[in-house]
Amino acid sequence: TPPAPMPSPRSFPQGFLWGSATASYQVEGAYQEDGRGLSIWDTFSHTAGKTFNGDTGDVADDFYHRYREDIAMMKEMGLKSFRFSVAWPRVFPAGTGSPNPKGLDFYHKLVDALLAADIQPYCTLFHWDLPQTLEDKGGWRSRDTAEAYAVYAGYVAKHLGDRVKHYMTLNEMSTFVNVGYRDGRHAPGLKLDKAGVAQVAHHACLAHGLGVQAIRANAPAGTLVGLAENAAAIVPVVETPEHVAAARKAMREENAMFLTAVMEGRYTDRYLARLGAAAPKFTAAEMKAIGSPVDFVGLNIYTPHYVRADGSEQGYANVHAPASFPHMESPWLTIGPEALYWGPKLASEVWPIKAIYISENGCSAADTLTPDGQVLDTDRTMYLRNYLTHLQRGVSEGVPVKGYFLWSLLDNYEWADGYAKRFGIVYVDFKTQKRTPKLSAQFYKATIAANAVG
Ligand code: GBH
Repeated sequence: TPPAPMPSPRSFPQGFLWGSATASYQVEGAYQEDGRGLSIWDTFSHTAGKTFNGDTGDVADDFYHRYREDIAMMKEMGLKSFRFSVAWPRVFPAGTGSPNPKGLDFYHKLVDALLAADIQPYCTLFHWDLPQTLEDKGGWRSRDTAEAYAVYAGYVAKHLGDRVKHYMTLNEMSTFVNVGYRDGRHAPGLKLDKAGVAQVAHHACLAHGLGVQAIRANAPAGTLVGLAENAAAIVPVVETPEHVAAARKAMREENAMFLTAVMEGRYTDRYLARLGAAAPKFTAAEMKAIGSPVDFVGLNIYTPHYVRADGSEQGYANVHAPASFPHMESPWLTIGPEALYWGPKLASEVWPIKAIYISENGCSAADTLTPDGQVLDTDRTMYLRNYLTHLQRGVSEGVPVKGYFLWSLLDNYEWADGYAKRFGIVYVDFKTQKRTPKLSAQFYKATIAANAVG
């Protein structure tokens, strides 16, 4: 369908699911409490030189103890949903073997408190905190990790399934595989060769597929399963038919390693040819599992991925950002609001997707408190207003986006960047744990109340 003009007022359909997102290691803290095992992020962050300032998630936002107050804040803002992740090493301290009921208790309480506040829980089963015991046995280099993951995912779904209706298997395979096992900038800090990375990627995809099956086998009928992937949000450089056609090709090919594999149950010919001898080893049965039908697709979208038609056999070329391209406080976070239009639109054109959620969108900003204790983050507010405007364009055109999870509710532990990069719409003083809603929280509250972008 051709792009439609921007309607006014820019409202969303009734029931559009406004939410926010967090992840266990980034907010919980309490890293040694109630029998939690260690994860690769504990090891990595406690290793000198790996994270900014040596920052760790030992305390983070202390969400483990403060979730009730934070839920009250969500309710005040009018949030309809909350995306959190379960820490695998809380539930299975050694990754496999005996579960730790006390670890699961926290999620029982969290889910109950969310439902009591009329906030829908969206549960991510893996947001990068792999049990260290499993890493010691090869981590995602080992196929066994995919099997262990499925057992863990099924266990959680069985216990939360009476109340949690939506599950996301893995968060951003492309990040934990590429940044953790190729670039070494995230845990476990490895720099594998091409073949090694491709095999790790395959095991991640397999974990997703086996996880989908395990969740379905253990949760009540009607439970909805998907994933949250930071698929390249392809944007045609100019809205002309030739560039749009190029963008469609790019959507499949640029995401061949993860989302395309999951949606199609196969690796593209081009992907395998590009890898040659470094292609992953896989079986037909594994590819079938990887392609297990999902109920929805979560897209984490922060930045645009521009492509153009170039007359090549491949059908498109990537267009990299010039040095002057505007970005937010994180250098990688280039600003291209049209990514929230084109990303979901192209995904829904290329694959038969029933429902899409924007499982993450948001930005870092150089937030500071004014003398009277406010955070006037006009830059983040500008970012959100523009991205949501483009999301609304797609939704009003019929792109099946059902909800939006703003990353993030709270400033939190931003992985290798430690506490230096703030993504929250609520400011956190990490010395006192005091929460201060920013201007962007006011903006988001007004957006939710109006169910429209203003
Ligand atoms: C998401 O990643 C994550 O799901 C979430 O946990 C995170 O807090 C949030 O976004 C904000 O970053 O430092 O040059 O190696 C977004 C995708 C991929 C962006 C890895 C940062 C590292 C760039 N991320 N990338 S670099």
